[in-house]
Amino acid sequence: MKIKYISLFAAMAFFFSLNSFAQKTEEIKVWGNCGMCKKTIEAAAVKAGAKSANWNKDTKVLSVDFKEKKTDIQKIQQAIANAGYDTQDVAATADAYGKLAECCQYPRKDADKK
Ligand SMILES: [Cu+2]
Repeated sequence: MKIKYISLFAAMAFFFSLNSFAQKTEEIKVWGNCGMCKKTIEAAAVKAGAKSANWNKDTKVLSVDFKEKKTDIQKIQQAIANAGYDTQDVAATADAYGKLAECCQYPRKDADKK
């Protein structure tokens, strides 16, 4: 009986450790315009710890692969916002937005609310 519990515990520990190395793919909406935006957004995500990032300028969806141990979706979104781009959960500051090249000053997600 004891052995059974120990092996059950070992199996659980194994799955937990496996989970901490797990790679995740998430899709985040990121506002932006052009190919230059794409480069900046993807670079910001990678710098925040994403393994790879791919932003689609037509759908405005960023697909990121990352390891849960290394980073998380909040950190990635914060890094993108710091680069001047609004994401679904984190808005860029007016200052960061203002630093974007003119062609990259996309219509902001909250523009119609103001
Ligand atoms: Cu741009």
